Amino acid sequence: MPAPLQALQTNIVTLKVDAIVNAANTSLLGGGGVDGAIHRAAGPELLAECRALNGCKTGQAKITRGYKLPARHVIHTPGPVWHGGHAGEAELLASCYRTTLALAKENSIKTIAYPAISCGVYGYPLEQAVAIAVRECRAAAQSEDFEKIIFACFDANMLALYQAALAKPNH
Ligand code: AR6
Repeated sequence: MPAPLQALQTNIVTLKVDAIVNAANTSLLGGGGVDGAIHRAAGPELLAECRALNGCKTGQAKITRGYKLPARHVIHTPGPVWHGGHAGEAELLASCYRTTLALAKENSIKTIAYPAISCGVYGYPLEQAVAIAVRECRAAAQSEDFEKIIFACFDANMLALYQAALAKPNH
């Protein structure tokens, strides 16, 4: 059975899944947006664990515990800043999804939720980012590795974009 891919309008910090993904920065020391929300909800122990990780390259990923979150783990990945599309942004964003999915698989994570990586302050064009997210997660969902992959959308506009992408058979 392929893993169901699902878009939900929700605050990702409320989800009781094996792992939520954090749209981090390369310092892994917190920030605004979803990163700030995850650190606030997880509590200071998350920052303490992150301090020991020595940062993370754009497009790569590192895993921590979830502390006070309902999610057991957080997988942190710094997405690319949008510089106009000719700076390898698409490959880097695809790499965020691939490396987080690979790390999830290594850690026997079956249920995982994603925010729209790079779609806030990093300025990635929303439709292009959503197309990459759906393409990469759909590939993983074909395997037996995951039971559920959720796209946690902060607003109705983002939810509509994911639903449109998910309705297309091949993105
Ligand atoms: N749940 C789900 N989605 C959310 C939440 C939430 N609680 N909060 C925001 N979003 P952004 P980026 C959505 O800016 O563009 C941070 O300072 C938001 O509406 O959080 O990858 C980091 O430290 C948007 O659609 O991440 C980095 O410095 C999406 O999450 C930088 O921002 C991503 O927006 C990363 O920027």
